[in-house]
Amino acid sequence: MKKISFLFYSFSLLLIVSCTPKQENESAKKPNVIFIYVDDLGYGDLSCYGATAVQTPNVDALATGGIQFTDAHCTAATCTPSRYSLLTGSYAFRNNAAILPGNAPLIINPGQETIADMFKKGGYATAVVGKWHLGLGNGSPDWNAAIKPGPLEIGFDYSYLIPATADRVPTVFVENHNVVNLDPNDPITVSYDKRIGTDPIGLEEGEVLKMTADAQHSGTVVNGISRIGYMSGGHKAYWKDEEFPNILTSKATDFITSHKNKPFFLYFALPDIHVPRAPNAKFAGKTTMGPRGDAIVQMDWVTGQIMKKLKELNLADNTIIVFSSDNGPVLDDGYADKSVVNSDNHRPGGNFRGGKYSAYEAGTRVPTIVYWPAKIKPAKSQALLSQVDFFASFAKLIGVKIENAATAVDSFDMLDVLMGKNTKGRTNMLEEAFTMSIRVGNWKYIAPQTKATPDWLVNKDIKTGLQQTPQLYNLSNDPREENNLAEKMPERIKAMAAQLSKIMKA
Ligand code: NG6
Ligand code: CA
Repeated sequence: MKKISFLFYSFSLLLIVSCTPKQENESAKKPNVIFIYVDDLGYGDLSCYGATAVQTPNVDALATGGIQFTDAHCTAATCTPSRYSLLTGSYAFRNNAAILPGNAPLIINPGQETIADMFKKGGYATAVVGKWHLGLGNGSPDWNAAIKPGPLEIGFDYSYLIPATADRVPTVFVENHNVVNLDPNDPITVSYDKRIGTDPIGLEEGEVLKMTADAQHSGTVVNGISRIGYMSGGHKAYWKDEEFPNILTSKATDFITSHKNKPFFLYFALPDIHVPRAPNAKFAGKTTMGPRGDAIVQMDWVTGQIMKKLKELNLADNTIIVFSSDNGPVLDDGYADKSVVNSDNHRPGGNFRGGKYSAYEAGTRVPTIVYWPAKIKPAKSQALLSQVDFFASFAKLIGVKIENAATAVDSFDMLDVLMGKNTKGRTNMLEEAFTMSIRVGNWKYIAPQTKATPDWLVNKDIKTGLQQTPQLYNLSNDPREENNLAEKMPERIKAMAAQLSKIMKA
């Protein structure tokens, strides 16, 4: 009798335990979403995309456990426009978004719905940690007061930022509305026109620099590295580039930890492997490629730290990680860090032509991985995909309707493609560089452009793809875009040029 009642008791307990509301909530819980967005990482820069001179085991683990894309693109061959599209679901030319100086105003109007707003509507906590480069404030910001509008005014609950790029002043972190560690007795002033204050600048102080730089990068010296632009004051707030991985990782993991019980969206924008490449001592010398290769190893470590934290908190299964880059690779981007000589047989753009700043494929075709252990069956996908589609796709996933006609105007729902359920990607897609291109299937049309290559790029070995006459390539048999078919196929050129201008006028 005793035994029977014990069994009955245990059975009812089991029933109660397996049906508690908490458990139901857990399985119904929306997945967390983390974008790990790397700066200037090229198609060929990861071992899972064919690199041999550098090993990236943590990113490779995402690739083998998720969907690894071979024809996925950021929208532009430089940072600001790609990030604009990622966050707004609109092509960047619609807002003339181009590389911004470090004192530019915010280029996304509060009121324009962003992907962060969309996640918030879906009940998510939202944060951005890392490189911003979309401007801050209304005019030229006062760095000594509350700096707004910024991410908090366009959908993020929390932000911890490198305001522009690591090679641009001001070289300070901004947390929510304020510069971190700012001493009110040493106010910050920033200028992109002329030298200000008494701090050393690159051109004068060559001997104290960690690496020499070209004229554009020879402004104020901070942490032994000369930057683009000039600043005075704010000395206690200066960052040390070598501390980026530790500081930014801890800000990201703190956010994850404090939101472990409700769905969150984290836009984690790493400053690696953009210049200046000054990796932490624990990564220096890890590759034969010099600072650029070591920065890739550092970026891989940061990715591994995020994974580790998710596992530790039991969140790994139900967190989607989207790993990608904001533009293609560049070796010499202004600092004498020996990237070119050290790169040896490494092909940062993989088998594609060009890189950062280029209209050719390596300008925008970037490593792209979607990882979600709970739902995704690992596979490779050749689907044509653009980051501009993340907005509509994640809206679909979390059940948020895009109601405003001005929201995410270029974004298509590609959820099934992201989840590996099919490989029917886009039928057409724009690529933005110093000229516009359109892909239609494997055909690529690059619009003619009379604009000259900017002065600061002329002496660099960078193939911008700028030509005064149209270019047409068939990537199926010419992935390196070497055989221009424009003259042979005038009808196709006409049709593609018309399609491009129709989209641009829409
Ligand atoms: C360029 C900078 C380059 C880099 C780039 C932006 C010069 C000569 N070069 O203007 O160093 O900062 O802007 O890179 O000034 S991006 O990845 O943020 O687009
Ligand atoms: Ca970039």
